Amino acid sequence: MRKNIVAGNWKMNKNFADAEALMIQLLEYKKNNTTNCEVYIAPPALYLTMAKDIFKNAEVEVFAQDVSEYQSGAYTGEISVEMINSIGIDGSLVSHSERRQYHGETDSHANRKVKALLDVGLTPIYCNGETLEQRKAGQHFEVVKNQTEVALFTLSADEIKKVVIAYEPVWAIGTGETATPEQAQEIHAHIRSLIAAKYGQEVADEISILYGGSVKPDNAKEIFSQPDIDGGLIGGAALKIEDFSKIIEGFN
Ligand code: G2H
Repeated sequence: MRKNIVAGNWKMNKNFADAEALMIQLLEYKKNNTTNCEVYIAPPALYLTMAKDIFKNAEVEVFAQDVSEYQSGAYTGEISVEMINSIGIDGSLVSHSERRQYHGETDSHANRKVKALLDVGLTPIYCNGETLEQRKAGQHFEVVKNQTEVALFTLSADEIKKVVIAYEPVWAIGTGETATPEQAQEIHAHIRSLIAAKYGQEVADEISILYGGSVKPDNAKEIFSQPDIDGGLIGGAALKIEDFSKIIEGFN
C-alpha cells in the first residue's frame, strides 16, 4: 500500500548554524521515537550536503526544493538532477506554488522536471492547487484536473507510481487559512479518481497524495485521518522541532 509521508519544506529560511541545529534535533527525535510515517525534509539547496551527512544513518529522506529541467550547461543558478543524485539526495519538490507565483513556472515545466527526476531514479513531489479566485469561481476541480493532466499524464504507469503529489490550495499557504479536512479530502479523491481513470485503480491506490497549506500540530491528525490524504507537506510548522514532531505524531 501507499506510504504515509510528512515532509518539511523549509523554503528560504535559516542560516547554516540554525539549519544544522534543527537537523540535529530531528535526528535525535528520530533516534528516540518510532514514527508511523516516512519523514522527509527539503532544506535550502546550500544545506543538502550537510543534511545527507547528518541523516546518513537515519530514516529521514532529503529533498531539494527545486531542480532544473535541463541536464547540464549554461543555466546560471540552476541545479541539475544529476548534481543532486550525485550527493545522494532522494528527490525534489516540483513546481511548488511559490515557484509558480514568483518564477513563472507552469505545469509544462513541472512535466519536464518530473520526467528528469524519474529518469535518474529520483522521487518528484509534484505540487499543485488552485488560487483563491479559482476556488471562489468554483473552478478548483477543473484547475487541479488540468494541472495534473499536463504535469503527469505523459508518464507511463510505472513512472507515475513513483511520483508523490502534494495538493496545496494557494489560498491556504502560509496564510494560517487551512482547507477543512473535507475540502482537502474531496480534491484528493478527485486527483486519485483522475489517475484511476487514466492508469487504473491499482496504480491510483499506490500514489501518496499529501496535503499542504498551514498544517499545524493542532489540525494535522484530523487532516491525515481522511481516506485519500496520505500525509502533509509542511512549511512554517517544519521550522521548529516541537511543531514538526507533533505533526509527525498525527499518524500515531
Ligand atoms: C505550503 C506549505 C508547505 P505552509 O507551501 O509547502 O507551507 O505550511 O507554511 O502553509
